[in-house]
Amino acid sequence: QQTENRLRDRIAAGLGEVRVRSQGLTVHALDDAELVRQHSPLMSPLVWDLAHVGNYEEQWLIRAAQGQEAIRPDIDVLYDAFENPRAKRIELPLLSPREAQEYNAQVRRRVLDHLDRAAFDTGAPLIDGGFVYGMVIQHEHQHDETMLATHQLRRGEPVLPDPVPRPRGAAPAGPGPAEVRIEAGPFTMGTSDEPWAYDNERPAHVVHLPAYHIDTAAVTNAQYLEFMADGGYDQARWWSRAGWEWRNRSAKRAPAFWRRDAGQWLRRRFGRVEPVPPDEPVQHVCFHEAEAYAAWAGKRLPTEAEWEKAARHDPATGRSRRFPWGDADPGATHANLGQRLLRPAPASAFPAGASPYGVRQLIGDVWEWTATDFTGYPGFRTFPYREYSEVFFGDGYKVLRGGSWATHPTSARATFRNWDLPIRRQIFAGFRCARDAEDA
Ligand code: AVJ
Ligand code: FE
Repeated sequence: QQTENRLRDRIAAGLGEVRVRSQGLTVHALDDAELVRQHSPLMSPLVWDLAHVGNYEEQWLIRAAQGQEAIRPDIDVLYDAFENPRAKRIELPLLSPREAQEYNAQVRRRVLDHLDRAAFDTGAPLIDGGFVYGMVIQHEHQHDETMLATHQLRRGEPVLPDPVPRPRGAAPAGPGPAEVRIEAGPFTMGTSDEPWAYDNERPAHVVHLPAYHIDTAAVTNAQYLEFMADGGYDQARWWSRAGWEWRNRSAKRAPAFWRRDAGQWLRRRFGRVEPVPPDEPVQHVCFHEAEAYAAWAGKRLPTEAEWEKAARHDPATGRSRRFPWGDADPGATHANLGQRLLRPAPASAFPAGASPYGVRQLIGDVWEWTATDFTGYPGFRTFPYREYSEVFFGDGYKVLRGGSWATHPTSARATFRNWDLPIRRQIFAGFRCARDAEDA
């Protein structure tokens, strides 16, 4: 009973918090004209994301979980991400910003009314441990991160507050070794008991890896600039065939949002132009660029399993942790998460968030490209719907790990899997390098 009440409180607080965040990125940040505009062909109009999260909440909480009558089944088709590619959403008869706000509020009132009476020990897998509520909260936070990517692509005066130049609790304790060795052996990858984990994180399974080395920090802007200065973009030998094709076709020669001015590299960040900070992890690079840098550095990208072993495996106990620092939920000294800043913290910050191997910032700051294609783990079972994960398996998506500064702690587990196409640069992604051990 007490556990049920605590879960109910956690859900209500999580729903409230994410809605404040969504509103801060939409109706409280921009006028109607900007909310309905398409800021990039890669992204939806922000007003689509806003009503989409409300419609998802109606479908999963009001209809599926609570068994209440539908409110607006007529708009399901508008907010179905598969029916409508992002570039086409602008042409739909979408709810206006005000209508979206009112619709979302109506859905939310009904959800909360019913939540008081909800039981979580019904044995229904959808409800067990509050799973579907956690799914809806995470979904909205994920769309908030997507909305931040839209804000970054938007041209015009800054609208998001960017008050803190550097995070508290993030003071580097010195850079430490550049890389660590992880001995050959098995570890447990994925999870079978994290209540709000998505289907693609399940089930827990043992993976054996040969010995390898992995960098303790993400590649910084300063390091990436050395690659550029050394002609990294102009030498086919560092690039895969697909990467070289991307480089030729796109004509890109620097991370997205960078510009050279009088010999200095500047970046545009949420409408502000500033010198590229040398000590931050590089972000807005695509998989191909990450792979080329790693080759130039004499290394390679880690596989997804290598990333997760470095993040979770405790060699002293043989157990996999929920987070690099242990099982406790992320705190302010562990990681740069949840849009506390609008940027990554300096590389090698957050010593309190290091993994048992001494690898830092695996969680937060930038999503990290891995060498692995997105697919299901052995024993994967779709739950609760194919369109979250399964339909993307085997379609050339690369796995990204760890979450960014924009990712909310609710979905920044060390088992969490993100994915995108190898050419994409709008997400808050960077990378770290790894290499085979000489004796592996
Ligand atoms: C996990 C970030 C790839 O945005 O396409 C949102 C998350 N799924 N609504 C995406 C998602 C359904 C998904 N990513
Ligand atoms: Fe969605």
